[in-house]
Amino acid sequence: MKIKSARVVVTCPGRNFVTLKIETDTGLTGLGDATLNGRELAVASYLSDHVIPALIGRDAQAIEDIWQYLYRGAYWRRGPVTMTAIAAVDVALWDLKAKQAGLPLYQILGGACRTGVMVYGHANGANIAETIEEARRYQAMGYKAIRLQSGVPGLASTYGVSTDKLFYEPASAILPVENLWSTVKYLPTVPRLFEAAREALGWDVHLLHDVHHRLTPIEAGRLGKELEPYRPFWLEDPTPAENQASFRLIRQHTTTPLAVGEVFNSIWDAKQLIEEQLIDYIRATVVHAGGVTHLRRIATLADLYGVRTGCHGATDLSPVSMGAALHFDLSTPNFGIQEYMRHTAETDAVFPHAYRFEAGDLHPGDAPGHGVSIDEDLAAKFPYRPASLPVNRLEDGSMWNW
Ligand code: EZ4
Ligand code: CO
Repeated sequence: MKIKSARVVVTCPGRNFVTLKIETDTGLTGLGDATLNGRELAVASYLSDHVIPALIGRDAQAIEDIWQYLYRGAYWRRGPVTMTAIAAVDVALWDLKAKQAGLPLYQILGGACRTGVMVYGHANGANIAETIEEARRYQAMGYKAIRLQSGVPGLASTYGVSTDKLFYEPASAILPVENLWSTVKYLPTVPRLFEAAREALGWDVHLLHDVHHRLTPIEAGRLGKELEPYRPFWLEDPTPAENQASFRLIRQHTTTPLAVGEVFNSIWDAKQLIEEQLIDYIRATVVHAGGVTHLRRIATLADLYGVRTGCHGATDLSPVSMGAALHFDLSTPNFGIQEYMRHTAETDAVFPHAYRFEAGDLHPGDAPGHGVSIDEDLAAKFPYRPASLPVNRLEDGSMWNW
């Protein structure tokens, strides 16, 4: 089975997605997601200009060799653009291999080792009462795990709170929107939110929170400590993780489980965090961390140290990534939880898929491959629209992490 051609499809059914389609001489096609929020065309160019020409004529079955060729052969290794492009090829090749075998991808990856993939949804609101109201809706839908994000008194906006409730998309204007951030205003709101949530929702539901990189390590230690009485499932991205050793400081102060890594693109970003057991969940994904091939390697390392997976699953990861992630989750022994932000009906129509939600779990389905396809005629009706993620400034005007 040789690669005959490959092309990049850019579409915007409500938000931008970049998809790689690989065609083989047997007539089988494979799909990979190449979406990097706010930097879509950089990956599209990397694929079209540098990767696709090198793929034509190769054996589509040689997944590992092609991965090594694209990684080692890049010379300028790693980075989100390169690793997302490699991921798109890798996921498309796994899709092809499974289709050729006539099996759902999870069977090729070793078979199911659980009955379903526990997911968490995003409850958010302008204030604590509204967030809890939303959380009740998620409980009623059957969710076993819910992320809580509430507006902060005195801040016009904060990460994770949308007017659209079920659908959160932070990328908007051509140039980044500027938000204001205050740690002093934010810090006391989270323990209050969790206290109110436990009172209203009880203890039979997992509760999560995403700090989105906004604290210093010592502030994160304090927040983790204050949340301990409410038993959060995890505290996500408490501080940026460029300096992996800084998580030692957080660990010294709290037993609240930590989840890190949605922006990671390789095993090297997580090596120290995992080996020193500085985190509990690794959030790297099939799309931004080099595909199924590389994510399996990260998960295997994590398993040695009791770290579980908790893959990023925001709406900027296309249904193709969600499908591939679910096959990975179902067949990975140290799977922990999967993030699940629902896509809009428009997006679901462009990407018909076999996965389904049932009683708090997602199931990848049993269609051959990863089970996600693309309606290219429909995709063509939604042309690319430039959009950027916001930036953050502190109240004195200095730049901060968004
Ligand atoms: O802000 O994917 O946990 N989820 C997140 C996401 C990220 C977006 C950025 O593109 O942090 O909502
Ligand atoms: Co996050």
